[in-house]
Formats: sequence, structure tokens, C-alpha cells
Amino acid sequence: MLSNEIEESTCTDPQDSDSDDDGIPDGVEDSNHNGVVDFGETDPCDPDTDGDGILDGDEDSNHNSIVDNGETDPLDYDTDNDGMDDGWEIEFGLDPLVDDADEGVPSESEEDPEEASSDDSE
Ligand SMILES: [Ca+2]
Ligand SMILES: [Ca+2]
Ligand SMILES: [Ca+2]
Ligand SMILES: [Ca+2]
Repeated sequence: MLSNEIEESTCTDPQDSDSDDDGIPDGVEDSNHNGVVDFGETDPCDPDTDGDGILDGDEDSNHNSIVDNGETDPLDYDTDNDGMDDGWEIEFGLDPLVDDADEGVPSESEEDPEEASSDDSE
């Protein structure tokens, strides 16, 4: 049985340019082509590298391995750091690129204490 040691260590198939079928070619995900998922690279064996429920190829919609304007970060499950996963935000109609954590949560606890004492008429 012939085994290719390099290919054996990863899931990547030389016959398949997109092993995890996330839309981004293996060679773009493993941008330095060393068979290792380095810092800043998406995993060519995992269609959802950050596990936020959105495929890498949907986050990096133009498949260039760069987080462009309007794209979520395939390496950050919470691109806008508002505490909600990108996939969760999309599911609930929020914008994963906008911190909308306190949207709809009223924070009107500030009342002017001088408003209460209005007995000093002119
Ligand atoms: Ca891929
Ligand atoms: Ca993802
Ligand atoms: Ca991109
Ligand atoms: Ca978020």
C-alpha cells in the first residue's frame, strides 16, 4: 500500500483542489503551502475553521484569504467582538460586522435628580 507521508498528515487530496469544499482552494487556505495551518490561515481540512457556523468560503466571500470590507473573519467566530457568534448574528438578522450587543436594550437609567425638585418657582 502506497502512502504519501505528507498528504497523510492532512486531509488534503492532491486530486481535489478544495478538500473541505468550503469554496476556498486548498492552496489559498494554506497560503504558504507547507501543509500546516499557520497563524492567519484557514484550515483546508475544516470548512468552518472558527466554528461559528459559517463556512470559510462564505465568510471570505471572494476566496482570497483576506478579510475584505464587508467580510467576516473566518478565523474569528465573533468578528465584531460583541459577544455573539457571527453565525448566530446572521441567524437572528443582526450584522456580524457591527457591534449591536446593546441594541434594543434600554439604558435609560439616568434621571436628572434636579427634575424632581421643581418647587422653586421664579
Ligand atoms: Ca477549502
Ligand atoms: Ca466560520
Ligand atoms: Ca476576502
Ligand atoms: Ca459578533
